[in-house]
Amino acid sequence: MIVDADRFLQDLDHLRSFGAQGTGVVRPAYSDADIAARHWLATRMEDAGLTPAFDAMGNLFGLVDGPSLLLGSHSDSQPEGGWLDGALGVVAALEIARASREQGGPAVSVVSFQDEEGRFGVTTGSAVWSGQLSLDVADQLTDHSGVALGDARKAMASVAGAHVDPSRFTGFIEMHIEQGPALDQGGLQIGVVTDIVGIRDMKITFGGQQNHAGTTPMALRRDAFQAVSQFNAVLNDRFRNVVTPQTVWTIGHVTLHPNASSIVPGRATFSMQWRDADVPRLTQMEKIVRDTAIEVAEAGGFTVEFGDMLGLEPVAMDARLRGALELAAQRAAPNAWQTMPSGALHDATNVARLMPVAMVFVPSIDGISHDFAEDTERKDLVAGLSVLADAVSAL
Ligand code: HGY
Ligand code: MN
Ligand code: MN
Ligand code: MN
Repeated sequence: MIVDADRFLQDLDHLRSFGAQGTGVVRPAYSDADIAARHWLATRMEDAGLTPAFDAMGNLFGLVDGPSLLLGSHSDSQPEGGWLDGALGVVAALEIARASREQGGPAVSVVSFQDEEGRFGVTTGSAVWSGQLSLDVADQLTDHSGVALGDARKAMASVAGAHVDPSRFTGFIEMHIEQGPALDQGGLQIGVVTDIVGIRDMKITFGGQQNHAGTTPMALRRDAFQAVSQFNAVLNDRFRNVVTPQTVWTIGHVTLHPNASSIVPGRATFSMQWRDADVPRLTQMEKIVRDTAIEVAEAGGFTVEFGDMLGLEPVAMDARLRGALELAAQRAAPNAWQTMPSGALHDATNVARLMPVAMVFVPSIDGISHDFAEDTERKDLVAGLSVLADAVSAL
């Protein structure tokens, strides 16, 4: 299959224009930029001879009749997103579906999942499509400003169609940037993914005593930020005994109430997220999180509340699909590819519950992602596209 690299790069640059901010994008799920991007993608799918179909979550499919291989990723972004995270996989899928139809190649459908970046939860669009999360539960999820997913998706109600039956697809392959340093530092061009780590994500709230920052003696304070600080210090210490160099954990979002410089914060709500390839270790870490939070609360006279836990289990890539990618990588970049795990989450994790999945990576310059500076050499983008096209032809 011969892909059209110029057409692919032009579409990728055009998608970047939706929500463009500096070198990155601001295109969170259901934002005007996200919805405009999805409508543009739908027209490009139609131009390619595919039938565009939105489902109730705003997942956008470009369908061919009959059984087909599904390629794609997501086109929503983090609040400060890179231009390639997700977008690359969607546009690569579109180019391969187009080229395949033009050349009488294999049947390929395309998807752009919604809210992979978790404005509302962890990979919610593909989680609902794959049955991991019910639409009713998803509708109750709120973003950090309190907007409910059920309200946000009303902006796409006019195009929301029926559930797309997963049984029409023979498998799913997602092309994605690595979002880490391994390929770039190794001078490699292609990564063939072996497995995707699991994740746990929850909100924790410490309650203390709001008070005057000038008149309240330190010994009498119940400062909710101090509870977070103590929790974090003890957690780092205790995690050291159970983690590996690949285990990661992050407190990425903290809301202090009332968040004023002359007021001792009475409440602190923060996101607690951890990831690892090993389920028992994820479970062990959850116990340490809960026990440590309770101990800090009891010792300091704080209340502690745990939000609902969102979690996805680790998943291994399908051997046949992965094998096709490895052969294609060997042909295209004989000494410039490797197999590797994914420390980032992807829609492939959810889709793997329904069908065989595989992933192919291209390098992220300096390993940067989830940042406006995220970028990849164009030659590497095209190399990844060619490897995916070659693997699809061989399936
Ligand atoms: O967080 C992740 O791993 C994904 O990029 N949303
Ligand atoms: Mn992504
Ligand atoms: Mn991402
Ligand atoms: Mn005052």
